[in-house]
Amino acid sequence: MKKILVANRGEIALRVMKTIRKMGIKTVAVFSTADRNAPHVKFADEAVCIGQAPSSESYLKGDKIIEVAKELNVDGIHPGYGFLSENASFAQKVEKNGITWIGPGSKAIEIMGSKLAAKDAVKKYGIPMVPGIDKAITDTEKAKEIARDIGFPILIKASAGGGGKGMRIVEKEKDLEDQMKRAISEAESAFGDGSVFIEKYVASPRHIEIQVLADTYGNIVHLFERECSIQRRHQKVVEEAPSVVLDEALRKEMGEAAVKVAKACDYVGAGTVEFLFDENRNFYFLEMNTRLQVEHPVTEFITGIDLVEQQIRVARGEKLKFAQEDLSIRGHAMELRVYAEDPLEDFMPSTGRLEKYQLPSGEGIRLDNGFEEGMDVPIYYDPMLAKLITYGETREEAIQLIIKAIDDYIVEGVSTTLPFGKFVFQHEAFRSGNFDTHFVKKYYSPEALEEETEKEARLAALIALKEYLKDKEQLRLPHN
Ligand code: MV4
Repeated sequence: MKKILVANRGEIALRVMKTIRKMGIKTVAVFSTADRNAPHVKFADEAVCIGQAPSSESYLKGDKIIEVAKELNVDGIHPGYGFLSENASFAQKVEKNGITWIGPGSKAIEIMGSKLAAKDAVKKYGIPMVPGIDKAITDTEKAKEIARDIGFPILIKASAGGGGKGMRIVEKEKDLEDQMKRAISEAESAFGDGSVFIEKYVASPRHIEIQVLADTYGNIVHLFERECSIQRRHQKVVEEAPSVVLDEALRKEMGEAAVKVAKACDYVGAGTVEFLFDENRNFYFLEMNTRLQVEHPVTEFITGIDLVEQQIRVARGEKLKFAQEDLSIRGHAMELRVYAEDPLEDFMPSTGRLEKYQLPSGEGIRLDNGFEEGMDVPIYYDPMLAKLITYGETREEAIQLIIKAIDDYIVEGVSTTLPFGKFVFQHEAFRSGNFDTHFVKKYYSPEALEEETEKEARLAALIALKEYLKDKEQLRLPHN
């Protein structure tokens, strides 16, 4: 491959292009009119405007992107995450046009895009799954029987859902009929597919996911886990690797399960298998994400492997150069997603100009950033500005580094989730590792954040006063 088009924007477009350039391959950016001066456009060797600001008129225009790729003699398309990255028919079209799709086959994308098809595909591999059913259900009487069998509370999920969309918890049998009807009609209107199924509701799970990597020769490895339990309304905010709760044996077991999931759908490239992890240390397969994930850098830090480079190598037909035995975890990595949102105002998107935008840097600090000082934060896209990632020999070191980096990250003009991140990293429950997916709901409030900020301001004032008194003391000495 000599030239790769990156069908994305923001930090991920830049991050992907950096690896492409490192590999001696030319880069092509596509952009909307809102992104004319965006860093990913300036960075690329060539850049083409593909339409108006709304994604539906630019970054989601698959045919337009393929047209541009053909015009510029592009060899491969990397989709990043979001937008067209998990669109099976786009992947297929790319390949049909003689361009290499840097991602899994369209069949794998399709299977994993449906929760029920995914369950069906992995069934014969003995992957642990939450007690429940693996067929769509519409008969409410049958549903009651099943629910009685597995025990309340249960969860109704939409097969075509994902990221928590279309989920309903049912505590009591008398609510089941009503909730099921609502779930079905909701799924019908949201996804055009009213298939729902039932699972036992796992009340206090952790969300642990395994990175996998597969080549076209049937070699599949896993690159250990990421802990992603710190989320807010299904939006991850803090991720880390490794997870504090896994030991060697469980890590191996979950890794092997993830490899089997990849095998079940003939997976090629980088993918992520999501698991729920309960209080009794049971793990259950949830779904597979058939793209490079936002939080992939923590895995890169602890394994020393560039996942984008591996995606490209696999896509151009190379064999994986390492086996499972060659891989190991070294150190600990933390990531904070820095959103232009106001944590004091219910995380309302905060748009405007980045009047000041100064990034932290130093050893063990990585910033995957898509913005510059003076830029406007567009309203059209995901409000994530950057990802702040740190790496240390130990978890404590990675935490100390990220807190320091948050302090050194100067943003003026828009509100960000930086102070919220600091709140998380300083919290006792996070420090101790004793948390689940309810962390934010349980511990976070604007008042708690303000209190933390005030406490710190008082402490800073106290330290300043002490320094002042010490100085005064020293100044007096010569006169005595
Ligand atoms: C669950 C669950 C509890 N029990 N399934 C949310 C997103 C989707 N991927 C699956 N999700 C869940 N499935 C059962 N049977 C709890 C969640 C869940 C969750 C999972 C991962 C990360 C954050 C979450 C937040 C709320 C609920």
